[in-house]
Amino acid sequence: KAQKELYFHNPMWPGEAHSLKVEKILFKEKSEYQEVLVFESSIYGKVLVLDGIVQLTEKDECAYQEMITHLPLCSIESPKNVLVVGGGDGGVLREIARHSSVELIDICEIDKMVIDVSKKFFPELAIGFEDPRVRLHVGDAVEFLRHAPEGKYDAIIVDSSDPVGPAQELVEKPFFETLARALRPGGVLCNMAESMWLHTHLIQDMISICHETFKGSVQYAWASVPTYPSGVIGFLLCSTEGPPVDFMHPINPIEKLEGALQHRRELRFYNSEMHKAAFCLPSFVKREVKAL
Ligand code: AAT
Repeated sequence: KAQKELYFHNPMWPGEAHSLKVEKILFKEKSEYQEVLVFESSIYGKVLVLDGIVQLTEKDECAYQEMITHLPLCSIESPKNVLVVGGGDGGVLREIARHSSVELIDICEIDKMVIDVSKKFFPELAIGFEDPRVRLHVGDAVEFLRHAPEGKYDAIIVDSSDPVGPAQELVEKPFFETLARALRPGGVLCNMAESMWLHTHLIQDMISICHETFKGSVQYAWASVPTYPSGVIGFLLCSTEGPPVDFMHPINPIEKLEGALQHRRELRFYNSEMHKAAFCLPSFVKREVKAL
């Protein structure tokens, strides 16, 4: 029986490494874009790793996928057209599917191997692809958004990897401009936004780009995800000019949505109280992340 530990180092997190005990390596291959690894851990269930960075574990994926999805979708009335950038594991699709107002779910994931691996090893996430409203586009989201019709989406969820490798351009201004263009007036963006403990500068940069690009509100929220570096992950929420969006007070509360709580499996992390709490920021973040 393997008693190995895997250590994850990456230039994104200089001076620290994270380790998880490996029971068994289930898959390891290089795709066209990155190294894809799946292993069975002893405490967190199966783990998906891309280029040495943990993307999700079965035990705590609920926190990330539920928050990145319901923070934006519960902040607007009756979302209909939704776009997911990245998210090839299908977990965000699974969460969007709880919203019966949604009619179309486009997803643009660059790496087909992530989708195939998820279907094989993470059926609880990949089940998201089975929803008939899902349209899968395999390709680079930068290219996809250049050609997206103006004003098409009510909400866009950027569930992308860290800005090393294929996701590098996804934190740059031209990409945010195409996101804003693809949203309807008063439409919302929720973007994965790193750790407030480790990446204040990156967060500051993203926030100032978003203030220039989105003319509505720009807010930062966070949640606990034990297997991400420093144990937290942030979300940047933005709205385009139009009907104002008050992200801190969800007007489309999940508890009142028909079928949302019974859909396939229970929510494990998200509820309206967690939604409101996610926007409360530690004093150092308020100070350092200006313009909030
Ligand atoms: N759902 C939780 C896991 C992710 S997955 C991020 C996905 O974004 C990966 O499948 C990756 O292949 C995809 N991706 C990366 N770049 C692009 C691109 N340019 N276009 C489309 N898809 C892309 C996120 C984990 C966050 C980890 C935090 N440390």
